[in-house]
Amino acid sequence: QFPYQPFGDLLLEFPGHKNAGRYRRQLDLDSGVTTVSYRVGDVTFRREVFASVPDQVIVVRIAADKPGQVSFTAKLDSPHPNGSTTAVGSDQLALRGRLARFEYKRIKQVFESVLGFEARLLVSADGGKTKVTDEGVDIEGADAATLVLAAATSYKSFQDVSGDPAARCDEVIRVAADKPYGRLREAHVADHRRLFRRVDLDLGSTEASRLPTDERIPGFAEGNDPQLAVLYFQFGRYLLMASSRPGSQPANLQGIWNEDLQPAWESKWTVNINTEMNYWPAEVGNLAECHGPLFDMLDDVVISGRKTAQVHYGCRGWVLHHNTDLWRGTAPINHSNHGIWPTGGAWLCRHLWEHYLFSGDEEFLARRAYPVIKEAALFFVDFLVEDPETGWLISGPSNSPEQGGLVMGPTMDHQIIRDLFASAIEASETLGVDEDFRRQLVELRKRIAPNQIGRHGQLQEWLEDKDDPNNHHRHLSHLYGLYPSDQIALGTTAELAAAARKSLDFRGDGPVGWGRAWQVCLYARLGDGQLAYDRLARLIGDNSNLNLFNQCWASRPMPFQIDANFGGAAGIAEMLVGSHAGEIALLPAWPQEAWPTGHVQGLRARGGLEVDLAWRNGRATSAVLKAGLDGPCRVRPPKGHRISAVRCGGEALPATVEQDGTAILEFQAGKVYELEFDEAFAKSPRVSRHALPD
Ligand code: FUC
Repeated sequence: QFPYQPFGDLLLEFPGHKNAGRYRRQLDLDSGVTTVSYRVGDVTFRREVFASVPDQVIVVRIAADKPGQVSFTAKLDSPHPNGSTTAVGSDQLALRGRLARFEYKRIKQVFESVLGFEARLLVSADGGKTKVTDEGVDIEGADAATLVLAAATSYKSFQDVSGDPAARCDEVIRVAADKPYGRLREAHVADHRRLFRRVDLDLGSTEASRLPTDERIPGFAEGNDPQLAVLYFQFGRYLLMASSRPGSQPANLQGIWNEDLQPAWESKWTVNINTEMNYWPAEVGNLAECHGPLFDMLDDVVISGRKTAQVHYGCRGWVLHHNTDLWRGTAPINHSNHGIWPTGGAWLCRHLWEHYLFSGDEEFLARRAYPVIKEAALFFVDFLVEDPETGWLISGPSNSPEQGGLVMGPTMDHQIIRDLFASAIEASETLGVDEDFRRQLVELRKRIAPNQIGRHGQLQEWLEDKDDPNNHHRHLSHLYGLYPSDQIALGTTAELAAAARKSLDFRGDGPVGWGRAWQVCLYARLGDGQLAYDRLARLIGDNSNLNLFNQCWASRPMPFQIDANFGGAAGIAEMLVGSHAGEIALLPAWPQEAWPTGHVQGLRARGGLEVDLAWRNGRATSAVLKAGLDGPCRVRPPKGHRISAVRCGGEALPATVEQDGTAILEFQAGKVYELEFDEAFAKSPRVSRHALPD
């Protein structure tokens, strides 16, 4: 498989600015604009940069607070050896080339490259002199200048590289050239806010939030900076918006932000946890359209994965192993202890199903989700074999990702296949199709090896009871059943949930960033706010392990790997709202001491709901549920609370409140439900260690 590589660099040089002072660099999450400002002598310079989805360009604006002060050179450069720059007319610079043969040193292979590329930089200055030559752009004595960058390759799809990058750049630049900077910025900010402002989270803020981000990170674990958790959450949403929009590739191991020709793990899509984790915040974080590129990639791997299913296994359907790339590789890869793992595609099918669970969109289910899910299920109909000892159907040869060697019957495979079959069964029923196939899946599903509890009281990772309680491996594969799946849940399978907890506790606090992020989600599902918060604190601010770089990029600890940014964001959401195993849980894993007062608006829950919550001094004060679909659902209040009244359209609803304080509500699409709580069950109020201002 081929690495994801950087395109090139835009290099700006400002003569005389070496001794700048009052330097400040910021990213405003609410507008999606990054700003650099500094002073040279008595002039303040300000640079704004944003990447615009509506105009498909990167825009740089350079300005000064005194006239005629903007002078700089701009060059385009590429790490690909076959690139060169040429002036295009009086206001554009082009960087053109073809990818060279690529020597992949680590695995000693040479790839022939097939892609051509072109980038175009459009320059416009207010006043001063502008000169564009083949070497670059020279601006002298302007009041301000705008640079607009477009870039394209000849890639159209994994089967078609006949694209014309020059024509694509022309078209994009022509449209952008007609718009002054202000209009480009407005269009970008409007597009950005349309998505970003859907969720508002406030966990309170303290003096610490006035400090620069790099100074806040190491102190997070000590407490007293709840706003940094909000920043982590919203930065995660921002990163997903910035790396995965309709029409783009999905976010890879580094999102899109890789600067190396030979990046770590080729900056691909590793699908035994990393790619899935990237998309955990998509639905709950109210960014469902950002999930789209993953579904587009699934359509491709169905095509390449059919061949792999045939050639490697003589099976029908499609299969995707450990990872994939731009060319949609699906075959076994690397080494047998991780590369021969046939359930990567099946896990990704869960994302199609989740999109349906959150939205209830039957059109999507019929057209996009079910066909992919069905064919993935077909593969396992052929692939599963009967275990001669137990008679159960098992998966193999396979592995529990990245440890334990090539085995038969790892637990994670069975959990994933059980979910896959369940979604195929339910979808075919909802859509009223494929009755015979459904019946076959129902029968096979019953025979798949079950989740087993082993001699240490643990959830067995393997078919045999051979787990080592001292195994601190980074992967938490068999806990897939607890999160992201709800096959194991406190309310429905209490004994398995207790066993899963044991396995999770055995693993320790997790040696890598994404592992900690997963643990936040897992402890949240177990209703343990304290440990969920502990893992979040270690993820954000554990100086010993450095899971976060200065600017909030997640670190594995090395190198930068984006999954933990997304997994941590999903974990924070999961602590605030749960929607699985047949109920909506409000503040299910609430660290009351760390976050005594706050509110959240706009989180989405399965079943077409949008959730707003507020709490104060350790007590939930209100919950508002906006229903997008009809149907009943149990609502679970925060621990120690009891639902006391439900109002809809100003009128009290007769809701039956059960012994445990939960209530079943009959939702109607388009209606808004307001919940009140009483504190009959409330323990003595818990007040934060750190006094928070109102
Ligand atoms: C998985 C992990 C590694 C790394 C790689 C990109 O295979 O086991 O730790 O994150 O993906």
